[in-house]
Amino acid sequence: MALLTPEDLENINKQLQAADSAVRRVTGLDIKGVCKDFYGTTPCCEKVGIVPVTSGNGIIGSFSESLHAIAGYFGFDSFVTDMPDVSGYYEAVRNGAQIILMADDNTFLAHNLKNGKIANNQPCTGIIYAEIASRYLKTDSKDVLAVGLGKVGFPGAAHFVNKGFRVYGYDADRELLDKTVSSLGIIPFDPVNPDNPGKFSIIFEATPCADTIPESVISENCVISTPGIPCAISKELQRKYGVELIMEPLGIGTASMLYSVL
Ligand code: NAD
Ligand code: 2YH
Repeated sequence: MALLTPEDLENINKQLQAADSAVRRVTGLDIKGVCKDFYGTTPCCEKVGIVPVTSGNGIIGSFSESLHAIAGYFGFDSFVTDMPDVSGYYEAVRNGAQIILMADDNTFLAHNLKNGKIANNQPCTGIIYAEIASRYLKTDSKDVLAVGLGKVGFPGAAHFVNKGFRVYGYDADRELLDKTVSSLGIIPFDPVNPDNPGKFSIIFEATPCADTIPESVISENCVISTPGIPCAISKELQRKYGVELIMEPLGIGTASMLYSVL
């Protein structure tokens, strides 16, 4: 399980603004607009309590503060508890939190205590990155390349399938790829050694590896929607092909979680 680092979260507000501009260029809406439209929800006055969690690898410097900044960016009133763990949870509820945000090494959740809705970061991230790419204004293509079909990638690929896209999928784990091919009905496609070479105008990537998208599959002005850290494509290729890159380490997925539990 890849953990975020404080370096990933540096200048989170700037990263969010850049991501918002990219999402606007791709979809015509900002991140908030896509979430609102997709989930059919709007925040009103929900207070968000952010609880630091010490278990496993412990507290990630700036994780809770980044969530506080992200919640504020999307118009939510939020606070970080002084205490971590169970004491922090108690503190959050006692101080009027309606939505709890907290993460250990495996699970990052949002729980709305009023309506009972609960969200997990991985599917919420996969789905919103797929939703953004599926709205790409500059293409009519219904073909998508999905690379990485794990806990973020599988729900993303499934989302494209549910929206009627033809999904070409790849995962380095052969067994997982075979299982996903049969459960989702996607077409297996190894971007590095393809049986039939092809270029894509929509690419979705969710792996913990760099440079997973080779030049041969990139079409001019394609959108690459990638929650995967580090980046799936080099800066050179990004520039050479005028790629619209949707990539941000925490905020888009968190917005998706928050809007999904309203
Ligand atoms: P996971 O381990 O469940 O899935 C990753 C998948 O990528 C695995 O199935 C693995 O076999 C596959 N893979 C690895 N190298 C590959 C390669 N070179 N080519 C093709 N497939 C490859 O992990 P996950 O929880 O799905 O997370 C995926 C990535 O997304 C991680 O980098 C994680 O940190 C990141 N993430 C980002 C956000 C965000 O908000 N940006 C949120 C959640 C997770
Ligand atoms: O980054 C993570 C894990 N990869 C799970 C999230 C799923 N994408 N967890 C964050 C841990 C935060 C820490 N416990 C804290 O500071 O509270």
